[in-house]
Amino acid sequence: MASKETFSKYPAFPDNIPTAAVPKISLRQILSRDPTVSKRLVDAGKEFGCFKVDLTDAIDGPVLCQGVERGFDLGKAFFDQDIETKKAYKLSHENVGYKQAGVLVITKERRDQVETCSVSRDDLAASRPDLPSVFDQQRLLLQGLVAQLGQLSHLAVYHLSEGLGLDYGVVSARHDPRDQSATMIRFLHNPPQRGPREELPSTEDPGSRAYLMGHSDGGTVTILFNVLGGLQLQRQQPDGSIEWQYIPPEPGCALIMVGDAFKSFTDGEVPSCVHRVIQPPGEQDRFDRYALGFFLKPANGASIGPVPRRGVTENGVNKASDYGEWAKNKNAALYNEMRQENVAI
Ligand SMILES: O=C(O)CCC(=O)C(=O)O
Repeated sequence: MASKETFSKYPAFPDNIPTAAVPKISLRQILSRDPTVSKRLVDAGKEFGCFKVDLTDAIDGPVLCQGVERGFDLGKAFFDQDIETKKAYKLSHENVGYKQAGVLVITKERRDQVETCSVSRDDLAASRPDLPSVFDQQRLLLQGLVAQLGQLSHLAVYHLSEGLGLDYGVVSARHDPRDQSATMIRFLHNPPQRGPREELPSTEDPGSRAYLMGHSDGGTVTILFNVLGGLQLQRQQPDGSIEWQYIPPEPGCALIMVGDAFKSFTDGEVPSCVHRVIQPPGEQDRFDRYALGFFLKPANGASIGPVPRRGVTENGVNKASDYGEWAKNKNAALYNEMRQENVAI
């Protein structure tokens, strides 16, 4: 994740607003493959649908942090271009390509406030010719970053699977890197609020000013890097009510969120992480907000649905269906209201 120096360029996340106590684990512990780590990650997954990883204490951590910093620079370089250049990278399967802000419906009056550019792992590896030049010129850097994030995501999936007693061989086979998949790296940009700051009446739900509406990710796990706040996690309270809680970004840390595909592997035992993005809190709302995400997805055509537990035969347990079809339906629902023309999902 971005370094302390990068964080110091922005106003700090306010210390007087409630945040979600998402558990943090170190990369060194994750690399140890210790079963107690698996259990801690499963507990975090069940309670929050996500956990933080401190990348600073393992040999590979600083290299990954540097790669992420450079990824943020590349994202900024892409978004700084004019809109026609950006739109030339057309949206294709599973939202690969450029999505301009304002094409998703949040409420009747409000559209999303995020532009995204998603580059698929397979397109990077296969030298897809129409990759935007900003990324084409840095293909090796991006391939390296995607490979590292891929490894981190697989480690997270390994621990979650082991901790739940899922047959990791089956989980792993559903992500065979030789198969095509929509695994991708995504760059995100929320322009800052311009003009006088609008204070929200205390009775108004800040979600009515959301930049990106509440959703869960369709894939297996997502690794997310932020510098400015705004990301919120949906939590169910003991009385059944829903509360949105900030997840404050931390220097040197990644956030790993469980996606719908992994939830299906566990037959719903571990929930996927429902999250949204709202205006960054306090003084942070004056700045452009950039984020970087890595989305690990099952291979196209891989089974989804419950994975057999150790000691349980697959017969009668696996209610799997095809991931590609399933993802297409999810995306079709999400993009139902897209106003943009030429969108092929
Ligand atoms: O901008 C962020 O921090 C989160 C982005 C996100 O939720 C997504 O791309 O699915």
